[in-house]
Amino acid sequence: MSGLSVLCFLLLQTGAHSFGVFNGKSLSHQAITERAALNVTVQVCRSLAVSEGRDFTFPPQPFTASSVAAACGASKSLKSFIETIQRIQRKNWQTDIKYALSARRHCDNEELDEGKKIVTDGLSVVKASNKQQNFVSATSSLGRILHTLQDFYSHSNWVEIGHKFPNTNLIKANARVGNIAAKTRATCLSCNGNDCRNNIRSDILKNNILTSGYFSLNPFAKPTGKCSHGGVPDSTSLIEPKGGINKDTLDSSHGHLHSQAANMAIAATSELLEDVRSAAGDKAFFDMMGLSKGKPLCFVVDTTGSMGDDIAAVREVTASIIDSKLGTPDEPSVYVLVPFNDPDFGPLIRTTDPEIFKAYINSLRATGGGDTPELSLSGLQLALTGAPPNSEIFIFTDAPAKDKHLRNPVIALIEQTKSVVNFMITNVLGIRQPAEDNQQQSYRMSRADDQLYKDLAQTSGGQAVEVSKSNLLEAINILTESTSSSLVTLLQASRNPGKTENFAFSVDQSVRNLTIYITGSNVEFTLIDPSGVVQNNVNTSGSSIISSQTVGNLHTVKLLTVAGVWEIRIVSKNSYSLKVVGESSIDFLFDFIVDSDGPFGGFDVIDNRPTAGQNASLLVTLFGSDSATVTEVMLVESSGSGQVNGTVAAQGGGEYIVRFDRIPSVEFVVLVKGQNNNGVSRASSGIFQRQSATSLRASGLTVTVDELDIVVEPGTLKSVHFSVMTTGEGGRFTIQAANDQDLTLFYPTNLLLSAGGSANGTVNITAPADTPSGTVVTLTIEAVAPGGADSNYAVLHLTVLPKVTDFTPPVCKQLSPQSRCSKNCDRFMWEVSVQVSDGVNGTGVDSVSLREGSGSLNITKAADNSTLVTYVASCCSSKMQLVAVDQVGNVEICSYSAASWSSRVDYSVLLFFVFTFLKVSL
Ligand SMILES: *[C@@H]1O[C@H](CO)[C@@H](O)[C@H](O)[C@H]1NC(C)=O
Ligand SMILES: *[C@@H]1O[C@H](CO)[C@@H](O)[C@H](O)[C@H]1NC(C)=O
Ligand SMILES: *[C@@H]1O[C@H](CO)[C@@H](O)[C@H](O)[C@H]1NC(C)=O
Ligand SMILES: *[C@@H]1O[C@H](CO)[C@@H](O)[C@H](O)[C@H]1NC(C)=O
Ligand SMILES: *[C@@H]1O[C@H](CO)[C@@H](O)[C@H](O)[C@H]1NC(C)=O
Ligand SMILES: *[C@@H]1O[C@H](CO)[C@@H](O)[C@H](O)[C@H]1NC(C)=O
Ligand SMILES: *[C@@H]1O[C@H](CO)[C@@H](O)[C@H](O)[C@H]1NC(C)=O
Ligand SMILES: [Ca+2]
Ligand SMILES: [Ca+2]
Ligand SMILES: [Ca+2]
Repeated sequence: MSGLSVLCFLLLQTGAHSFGVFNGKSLSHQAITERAALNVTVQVCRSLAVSEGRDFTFPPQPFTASSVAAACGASKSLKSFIETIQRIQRKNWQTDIKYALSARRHCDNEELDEGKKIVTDGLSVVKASNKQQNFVSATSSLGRILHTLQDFYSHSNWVEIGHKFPNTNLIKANARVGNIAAKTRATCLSCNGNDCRNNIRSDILKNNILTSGYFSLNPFAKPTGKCSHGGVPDSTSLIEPKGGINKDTLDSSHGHLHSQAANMAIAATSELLEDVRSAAGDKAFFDMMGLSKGKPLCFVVDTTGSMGDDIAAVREVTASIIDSKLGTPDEPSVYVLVPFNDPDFGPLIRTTDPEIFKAYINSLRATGGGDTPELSLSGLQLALTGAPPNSEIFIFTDAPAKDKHLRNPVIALIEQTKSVVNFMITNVLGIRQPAEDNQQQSYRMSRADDQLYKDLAQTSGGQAVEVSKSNLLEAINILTESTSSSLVTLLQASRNPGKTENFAFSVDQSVRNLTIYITGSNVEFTLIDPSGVVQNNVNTSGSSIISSQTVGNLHTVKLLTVAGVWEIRIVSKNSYSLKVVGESSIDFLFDFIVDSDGPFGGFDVIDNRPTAGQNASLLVTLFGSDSATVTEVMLVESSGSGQVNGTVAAQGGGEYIVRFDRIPSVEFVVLVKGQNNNGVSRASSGIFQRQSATSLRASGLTVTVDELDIVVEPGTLKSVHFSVMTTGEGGRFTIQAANDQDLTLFYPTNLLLSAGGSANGTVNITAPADTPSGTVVTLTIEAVAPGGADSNYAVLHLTVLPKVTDFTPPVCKQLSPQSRCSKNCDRFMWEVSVQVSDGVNGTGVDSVSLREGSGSLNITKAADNSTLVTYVASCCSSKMQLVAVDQVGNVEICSYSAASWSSRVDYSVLLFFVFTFLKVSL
């Protein structure tokens, strides 16, 4: 991650520029990506609305994530929408931080064919991942290829040649980029001093020959006569022909064309996203962008012999959630189920169809499992990788984990996905159980057995609920009552061992359905409202308590929204956890970032644990209210009262960079406080607080893994290279690699590092030849320092993709002439029949769908494997588009419209006369 890198190539800059105003009106990769993503998303939402017969209102220009989410009817999903756009942007900008010297990734050095291959190969990964609903992988790949696509317009001479539209061939695997200058052909002249407006040779421009600037820190890396990239870090621009051609910013060598290049990059990005949309379908694109309504519903269920009652409870709660939420804005966006047993676990089932999900749940049977411990962590690991980020996962079991070795990979995945894990444990020692029909040996879980579950719940911000089997349904009903995706955490803390303590939290007026959960046995607590009144009873006059309930070790209190500072005093000698949640549009996203030491600043996002023993920076994104601002950010110890306060610097657009002098040496959470003055009455201060659910920790280790080469060909060995660095002492570092697909991994079990040094390793992995295309293998590589106290990890999403050999889209052939329409459109229908096929060597037609048009489509499979489509529509809807997609995602869009009766008549009448006349005259 050399700092030198940073700017070399950007249309567009790295982090520092996109958040500040450093660069005046220049457009960054982030801005280009966001504009195109919002543009296409709006089109998709409009199209979905039309097809569902709903009205659609375009948001005002310029679009924002929040106005687009609102127009799409998915305001509650704003968090995951912003997170998705950020993921795409970050994978894009990381190309500049991590892979700055790869010419092809930036379309430098005339490596345009190579750049195009990066785009089209990556596009195949995006499409295959989307087909399996692996949206995190899809959007990560998308971000990486968009960088290369956008750089084409800044670094090549496409704009100088005079093109007005993007180069469509860049996203077509079987097309040529264009006519690229031969290596020996001179392409540039020296600039006229600082004026580079006419430095590309006129024969190159006139003959439509493509070139791009050479970029190197070595001035002699440029062949004779070639153009340079230009700008400070590029030394090649100092030798003849001097100067450069990049259009990265308004101040670049070809800065006069910056806006044109950037706008063309926006159009090209829209075009690529349109292709992804067509291949995936509107609904999947909507889901890919994180816009789906409601929270995901994720169950991980022990299906061994002792679990009959628990499975019945899961079945019942699923049915009741589906029945009560279907068709509401809180309808679960996706249903995920992972069964686990012993010795088997999985497969993960993920569907958006509630009926399919119900059927799966109904098919679960309690059987097998052998000895008492079961593979609970294997199931959880699969759920953490298969569920969307920020999911709330419920795991049901009555047994200790047999696969305790997965503890650290599971923690790594919790930190990475920020998902919340709740354990529903029904067989803990001390809980009275009714007699059971238990095929397995009876054995009560000890308190020590479930400490592991408590630790994992605490790290994720979830709860370890212990109830009897007969009370399980009641407990899970309480916890799943809210399926709103706008759930926020106000406060969360845990104490082990328990102690008497007062906790304070600010409630703001935007909070609805304020709920306090306390888990722990023999816990006493007292609530004090903002006016200092002790609130103990439900339903007394002036009480703010709506309800108070205890099931097993779970205590739940529901409160009216009374804005101000509340206090809760907890008295207990046993360990306990406290969680205060509510629904609100105001929430935040955060990431640790590390400054790049390059000349232009910028920063990289840390994907795993931040470095211990140093200062640290956090990027905080606040959203959900235009009037809210962040005033304080602190890192609070999860199980103690220590905290580190940060210095907050606003960057505009809801973004803040927060600097900390140090990071706590134990687990901590991020607490954000702010002010929301919108519609605030005099009585309340407008102060709000939000907290991260996930607990985080710092590490003296760094684990990095190459993220570019993520394709696994089925049946072929894949070597993943990683490296481990330490800021501390040397010694033998333990390596543990794990994956969610139960594939065998080969890797060194330890690496020798010197103090402050690093070492490299390889994980070998082979996916079976029959692994479905688009399957994602989530690989976790963990390094543990000698002594075991410190560790860090890297998580890599590998996509299984057979070699793509089908590069041609399906073909539409019209079978019957289109029927005609007359002026009185509401009284007539028109019809067209089309045959869609994918050629003898094609992968076959995967789907045909309607894009425009409100008629009805009848699709049937013909004997020769082609697809027959009949479309019938009212003459008032006289246009339609068919989107035909093959198995690997090649897209063809076929347009048809009703012929107009009157004009055709006139034409044929005319022909008739002409013909008659000719005949006569002959
Ligand atoms: C917005 O997207 C549409 C297609 O979805 C495309 O036709 C249009 O050119 C895009 N606009 C811009 C400014 O890129
Ligand atoms: C949340 O609060 C709203 C009113 O603000 C209420 O209609 C809804 O029933 C509540 N939901 C739950 C799960 O309590
Ligand atoms: C951090 O800020 C809080 C107020 O938000 C204050 O009470 C506390 O003393 C501060 N801690 C330090 C170490 O400055
Ligand atoms: C991984 O595979 C490569 C190529 O076959 C081999 O050289 C290497 O030793 C393997 N590494 C491990 C850890 O198995
Ligand atoms: C690890 O590999 C990288 C290249 O991937 C190399 O630059 C570096 O020197 C290697 N480090 C060690 C300690 O072998
Ligand atoms: C199909 O593939 C075969 C073998 O590669 C080739 O000979 C043939 O020309 C191809 N047919 C078409 C229509 O492309
Ligand atoms: C669809 O077309 C097939 C074959 O042409 C026909 O048998 C079937 O009845 C049609 N279905 C509908 C719903 O129109
Ligand atoms: Ca069991
Ligand atoms: Ca077992
Ligand atoms: Ca094809």
